[in-house]
Amino acid sequence: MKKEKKMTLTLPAEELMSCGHLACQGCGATLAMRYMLKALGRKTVVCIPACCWSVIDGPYPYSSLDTPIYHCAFETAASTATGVKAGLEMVGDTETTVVAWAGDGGTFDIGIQALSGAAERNDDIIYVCYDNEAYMNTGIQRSSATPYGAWTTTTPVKHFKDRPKKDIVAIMAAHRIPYIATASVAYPEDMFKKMKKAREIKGTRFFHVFAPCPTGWKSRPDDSVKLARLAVQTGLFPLYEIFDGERTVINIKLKDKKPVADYIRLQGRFRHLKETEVAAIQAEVDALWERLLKRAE
Ligand SMILES: Cc1ncc(C[n+]2csc(CCOP(=O)(O)OP(=O)(O)O)c2C)c(N)n1
Ligand code: SF4
Ligand SMILES: [Mg+2]
Repeated sequence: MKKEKKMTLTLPAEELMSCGHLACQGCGATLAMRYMLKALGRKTVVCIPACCWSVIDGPYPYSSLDTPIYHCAFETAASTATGVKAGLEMVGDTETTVVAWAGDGGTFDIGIQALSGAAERNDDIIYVCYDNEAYMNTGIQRSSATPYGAWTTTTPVKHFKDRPKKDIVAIMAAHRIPYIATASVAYPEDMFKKMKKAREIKGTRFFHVFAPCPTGWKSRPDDSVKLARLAVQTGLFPLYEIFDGERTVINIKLKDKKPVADYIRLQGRFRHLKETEVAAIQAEVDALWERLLKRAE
């Protein structure tokens, strides 16, 4: 008889996010929330601006999260979290972790002023950007996190996105905040460990989480984790940490990177790209990876 393969559960079994949420099948952003809450625990307040997650959670009075949520305006995730933290301190609660949880549009674009202000003041919050690389909630418009070559409804095939993705991690590092990490829904243990670490640090902590979106990427829902893993294995989305804006540690070192084409060819949003354009993306990924290697310990 074939031996049954046993899976070891390394994350806590307790779920602070329940089923019945309103995300599409295969949504990476839901996995990201689930893993984050497993690490941060029940004593957490999540501040969510307009984004897919303001819908995913469910209509009032229902909620798929077992933590308080503060729904706020699109551009105010960081300032809302700062205010909630200050309010809690006023009533003597210094234990609760306050999280600003925003999409890439709410972070790279419209919320960057509030985020920069909070980071410059080193406000005591964890800011998480789940990056699905477009404004998905309003119908897949390009953001400054949309990668070069991608189709969106505002960058149609004949005018695909012709600018590179903004380097939000470098922008945050320039603020010299105590902790920055990238994370991926394909590496839950890595994300869990970094969230736990962040919880113990005071000041502004920033996470950039890669969160595939089958609806916007025109990919199969059951490919989401595979895509997130390929993004790491190709070097397109490296997993690393930056301490105090300087010391850089790569969490998953790659000996042989997989070709970026393996990642691109699974997504309809890149279907129109010619070999030369894929080669240009490969060259850019290689250059960024080499730059990261030079910076890291
Ligand atoms: C000031 C303001 N402008 C525009 C909107 C409309 N709006 C709501 S959600 C959203 C897109 C959010 O994109 P992102 O932050 O990437 O999150 P996602 O939907 O991809 O999860 C937009 C444009 C708004 N609610 N408020
Ligand atoms: S559109 Fe994308 S990010 Fe939004 S709920 Fe659906 S899969 Fe998730
Ligand atoms: Mg988005």
